Amino acid sequence: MAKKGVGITITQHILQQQRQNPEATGAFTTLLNELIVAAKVISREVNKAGLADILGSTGRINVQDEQVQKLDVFANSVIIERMQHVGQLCCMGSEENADLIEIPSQYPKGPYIIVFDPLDGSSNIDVNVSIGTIFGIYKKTSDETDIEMLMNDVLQPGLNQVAAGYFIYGSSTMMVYTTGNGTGVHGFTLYPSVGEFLLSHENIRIPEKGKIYSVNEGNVAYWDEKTRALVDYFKSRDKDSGRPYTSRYIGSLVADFHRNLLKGGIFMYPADNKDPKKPSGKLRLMVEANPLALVVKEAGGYASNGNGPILEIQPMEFHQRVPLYIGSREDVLIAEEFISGKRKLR
Ligand code: P6P
Repeated sequence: MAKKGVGITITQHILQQQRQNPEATGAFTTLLNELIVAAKVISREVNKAGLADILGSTGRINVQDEQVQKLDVFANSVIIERMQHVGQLCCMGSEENADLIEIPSQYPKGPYIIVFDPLDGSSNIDVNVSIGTIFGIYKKTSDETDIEMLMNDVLQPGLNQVAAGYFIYGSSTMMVYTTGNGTGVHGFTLYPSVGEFLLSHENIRIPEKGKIYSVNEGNVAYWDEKTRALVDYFKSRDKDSGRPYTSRYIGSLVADFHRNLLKGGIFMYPADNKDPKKPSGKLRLMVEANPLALVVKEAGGYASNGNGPILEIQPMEFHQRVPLYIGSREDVLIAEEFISGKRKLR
């Protein structure tokens, strides 16, 4: 169980991490701090979403006093607006934007790249299910400044992320992040009365093996034989290996991932033939799989596309999708054995 910390703010923690990392400059801290401001604004709006009917409108009025758009579009614009002026980015990539997002010419630029899913699971807002913002931060590898050419700097394997994490807007709002390189995974809970994220889950470690499997079994008709055998494995009885596992599936990636990170287990979004345009399943490599894969790796877990590490995949295009098996190391290795065909259900 992760040790509970109290009283350490996220800013204090990031500065501690920065001091431990000799080549880290204040640039990185500035970047994360502005992202945190964006998350606080999104959290406030998400928590008001349920008031739409009561307020007789969306209840969300933006700074230009206009009716606010859908929450995921709102979240996207808040992150872009906050991040574009910090002076540390050369560009941004969002799940909501087909192309890379330029930094307006009036703002200074820097060596970092942020990729994000501004509000993953937003279809769950109306039923009050937890949703989240997922982010990954890279450093550019070239001297390019042209937005078209910067795509080569963006399409890096997830292992190159200098930081990654997520915000989860649920019964409380939390931030969970890592700066990689063995610095661990740390969780912070937003104290609304203080307006600060305070350390609440220091050095999160995911159990080596879980008792939970998370997958949308409504897709079983679209899976191949190996995928069906894998899910049947977790459902079949075997006392020695603690099976059957318990099924838990919220349908909101950040919520399912966060529960399994704390309790152990495996989340699966397999390849399926439901939509010929998405043969690799629904989840995106750059803005969903890679950030969570770095978090789970730093917490002692593992993330695979069924044949190998998510973090080692060389992305070919920004919005490419990938099958995702992520969580407790032992469970994900079993998934690899089934999906690669090395293991059959006896
Ligand atoms: P399905 C939400 O729409 C999302 O992108 C993820 O948050 C979630 O894990 C997945 O889709 C759920 O997809 O096909 O099971 O409804």
